[in-house]
Amino acid sequence: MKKTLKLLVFIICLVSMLNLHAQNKQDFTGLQYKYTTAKETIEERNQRMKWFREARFGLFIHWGLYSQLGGEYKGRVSVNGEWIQNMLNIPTSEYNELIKTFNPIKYNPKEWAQLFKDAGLKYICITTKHHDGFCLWDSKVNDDWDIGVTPYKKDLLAPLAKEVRKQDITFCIYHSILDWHHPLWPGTVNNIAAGQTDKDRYINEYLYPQLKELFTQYGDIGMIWFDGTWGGNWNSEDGKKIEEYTRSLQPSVIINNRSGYEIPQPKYAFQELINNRYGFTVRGDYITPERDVPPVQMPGMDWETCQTVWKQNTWGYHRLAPYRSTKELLHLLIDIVAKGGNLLLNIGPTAEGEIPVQIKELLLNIGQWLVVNGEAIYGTTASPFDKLPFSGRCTQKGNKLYFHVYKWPTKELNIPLKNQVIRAYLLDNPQVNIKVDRGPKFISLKLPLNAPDPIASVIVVEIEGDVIVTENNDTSVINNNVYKAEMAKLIGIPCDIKIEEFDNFKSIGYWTDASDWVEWSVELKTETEYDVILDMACTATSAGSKMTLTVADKKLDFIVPETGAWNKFKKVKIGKMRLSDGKFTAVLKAHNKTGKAIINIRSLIFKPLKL
Ligand code: FHN
Repeated sequence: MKKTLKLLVFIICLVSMLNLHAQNKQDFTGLQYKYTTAKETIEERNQRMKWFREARFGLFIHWGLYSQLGGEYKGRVSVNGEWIQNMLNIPTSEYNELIKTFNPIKYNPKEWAQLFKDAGLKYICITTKHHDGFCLWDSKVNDDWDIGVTPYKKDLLAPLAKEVRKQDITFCIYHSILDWHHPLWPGTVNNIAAGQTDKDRYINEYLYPQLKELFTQYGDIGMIWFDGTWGGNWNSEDGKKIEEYTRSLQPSVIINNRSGYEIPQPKYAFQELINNRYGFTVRGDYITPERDVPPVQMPGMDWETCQTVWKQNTWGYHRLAPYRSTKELLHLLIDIVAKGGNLLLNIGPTAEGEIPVQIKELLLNIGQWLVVNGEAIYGTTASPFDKLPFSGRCTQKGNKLYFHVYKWPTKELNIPLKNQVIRAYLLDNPQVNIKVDRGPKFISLKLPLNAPDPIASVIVVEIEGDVIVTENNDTSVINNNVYKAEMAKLIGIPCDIKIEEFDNFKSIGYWTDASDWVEWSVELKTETEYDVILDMACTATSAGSKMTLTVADKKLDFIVPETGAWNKFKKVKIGKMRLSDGKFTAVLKAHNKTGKAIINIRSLIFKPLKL
């Protein structure tokens, strides 16, 4: 009796797990192409973005005069290493003294490049100039505030670019548009005017000539990470122009979304997913959530989360800040890649040119994991699953699914997958097949007792055909043919429709663009005639739009009735359809929009008529 009860409980848990609420599967493909300043076809864009999309793992390097202070100055501590001049209000006259002592004699670009290679990094992005204006190269347009004026004198960028390229690592650069030191820049660090400001002269006599130096003296630059366009001294037109100028120097360069070019654009569903402005502003070539990972995927978006190795918000070297753990950083990388993004992990070398031992250890630990499991990261695409019934993530490459398991199960792992399995194995022991049992809604992998890796073990499942996930819309038969709003695919370029959360249900809403549409994957068990019902809401002033529901070769045209309010839902029969059993896509499109929006929909229902 006890055994049966346990089995019953297990099945109930599993079915509830399978009743996964499909995330708001919006596809943003084409959105960034729609707003880019690059003059290219979509194919040319995809070719230009290819290395970035395959790389998945890059290194941010914040290095400069501030590294000498390590977050402290005259007994005071700044949270943030590279903003210390601002945060501790250091008088400019005192901060300027740092140029006399910056001497990274222990800098060894060859060693750095080897460490980056061993860490499994595919690109690096170094601060050529941060907000304090100090330049890591000897610039011809700067005679008082660059490496050439320090005791070290030598260019820091060229040897690093050379050594990382030898390791097949792409060389990229960060460049701050704002400049607290330059007298022509209209902004200031501590509200102390640096001189006679003149933005146009700053752009034409300094900023652009420096970009020209960087893009003509250091070979191919994979990507430029612009930063520092806040404060009202830089406008959208400045941003557009600097993107166009940069692309004229090296058309293949990838530009992040921080040029300052503010393209007018509607609010997109993913904007609720990211906690900072840089994440959801569509411009440049990819978006840059900072210290933030979107909770779900953003299909069709190119994006990179930047995060620092320290637990606090410091990007430059900080003597006191605690470090994150290898486990946290590895899970961060896996989570980001499983959602279709890149991780730009930040480090801060010391003023002497050394990489702190704690950072070396973190990078080498990650690198060791990638030696075994890199196939499950590099060149992969986002998980086909909305959620997984175990602690872990999934990435995909061709017909291989990579399950990154965090908590190793006692006996087996159940995957909501309907494909036939060619074979399954541990990535750290690919010669040995794992036994696979096939159920109607999922597969069970019989696992060895011990996890291959204490942080994340990767199981590879090679499948036949395109992945078929057992999602809740395949279990809709259990739900009496009720297809909920959150099970729908919302489509449009861009798509303004989004899923609205009400107290105890969700609704398709904000359907303000008649060119957007929604689709459900429908599975019917019986060939019969169905009443087709929309559980819908619409105000009197917006009612009257014409819509068509298409299922297989059947169509139903109808006029949207009013229900009294956008949150007053009624089950409205829109017609009958004779449908066979099997799987279909139900497509709901609008022909026009008579009011503010077209319709709100809580669910689509197929009610079989009495046989
Ligand atoms: O102000 C900078 C900060 O110092 C750091 O460079 C980060 C990295 O993403 N960007 C700016 C803050 O958003």
